[in-house]
Amino acid sequence: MGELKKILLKKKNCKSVWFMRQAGRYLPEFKKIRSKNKDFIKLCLNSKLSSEITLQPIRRFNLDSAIIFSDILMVPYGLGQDIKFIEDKGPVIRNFNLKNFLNFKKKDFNKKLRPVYSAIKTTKKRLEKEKSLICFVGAPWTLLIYLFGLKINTNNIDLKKIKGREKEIKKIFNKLNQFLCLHIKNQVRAGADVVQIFDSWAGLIPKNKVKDFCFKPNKKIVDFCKSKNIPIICFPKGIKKKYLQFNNYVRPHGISLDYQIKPEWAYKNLKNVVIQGGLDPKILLKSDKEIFKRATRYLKAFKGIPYVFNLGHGLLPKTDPGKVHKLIKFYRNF
Ligand code: 1CP
Repeated sequence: MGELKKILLKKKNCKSVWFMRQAGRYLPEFKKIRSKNKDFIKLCLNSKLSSEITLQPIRRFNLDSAIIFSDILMVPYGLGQDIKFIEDKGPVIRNFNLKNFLNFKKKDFNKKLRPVYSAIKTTKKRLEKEKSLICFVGAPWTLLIYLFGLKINTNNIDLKKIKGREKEIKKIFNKLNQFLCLHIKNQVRAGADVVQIFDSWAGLIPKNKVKDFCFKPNKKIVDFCKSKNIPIICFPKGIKKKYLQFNNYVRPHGISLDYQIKPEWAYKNLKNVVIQGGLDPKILLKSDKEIFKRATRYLKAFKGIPYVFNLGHGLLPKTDPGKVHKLIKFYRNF
């Protein structure tokens, strides 16, 4: 079943470590594959390579869980949208087509994303039994950011682009909700043990819309997973103290902290949930001493309760894999 799954379903209280974006651009073995595969979507749809990339950090660091190499934009892709990944910028959706999007059929979605599911199947077979295979989806709001091209920079969105479009957004969220759950079901059927919802841009939601655009859509997905006994971790990045209300309203099995959340605050306020992460990925660009000091703060804060060691966001491209190795060793010996 995998240790992480056991911890999330409260069948076991032990230690576990994995890192967001553990399979990616900071690893020389990934860069080698990437340099020969310029089309990112095609790479995500290459089951053999995607399974290989998923296992790279497991071989190098012996992490407790693997996260399937894919992207949150694969769901909009599966719904017929034209996605381009631009170097040093990220994903861009050209000519978002609402009608086409809302009318897209399950059968065609399943067919487009079949290679993702076969990558999961292969990876699960190759992964040691006690390790968990994590699959993921982007939350509806975080996907809307790309569907509507909302982001101006990491701290701002273009509010004009959502003003007066509530009805349209509601339709989009409903469609996404249906297909995100389908994508989860397909991934779990293929062999994934645990799901994480990335709401990476939840911090950019206008204040009066947090419940509608973040809490409610996350809860729908969590309720679906609970009904199927699928362990689920939420990551509502950037919502600050609203992590408390989020946790009480959404009630996921696990909650991943971002680096703005103080671990002592989380310990005191987030109840009936397994806590994960929090450590600022930027700390890995500093000295060993500073890395261990900060890691100690998290490990001490969560002593005695189930805690999944992880970062407060993804590993940065500039990270030295040697530092990652040292951090894992430090954690294992703590
Ligand atoms: O080589 C390259 O240029 C591609 C870089 C890359 C990679 C390695 C992208 C483009 N996506 C990925 C893989 C990916 N994406 C994984 C792999 C599994 C792992 O963690 O090891 C995961 C989990 C994601 C999820 C993802 N994609 C998120 C949520 C997590 C987060 O970091 O907040 C988001 C927001 C995306 C969109 C995306 N895809 C790629 C980039 C550069 C971005 C972010 C762009 C932006 O800042 O808006």
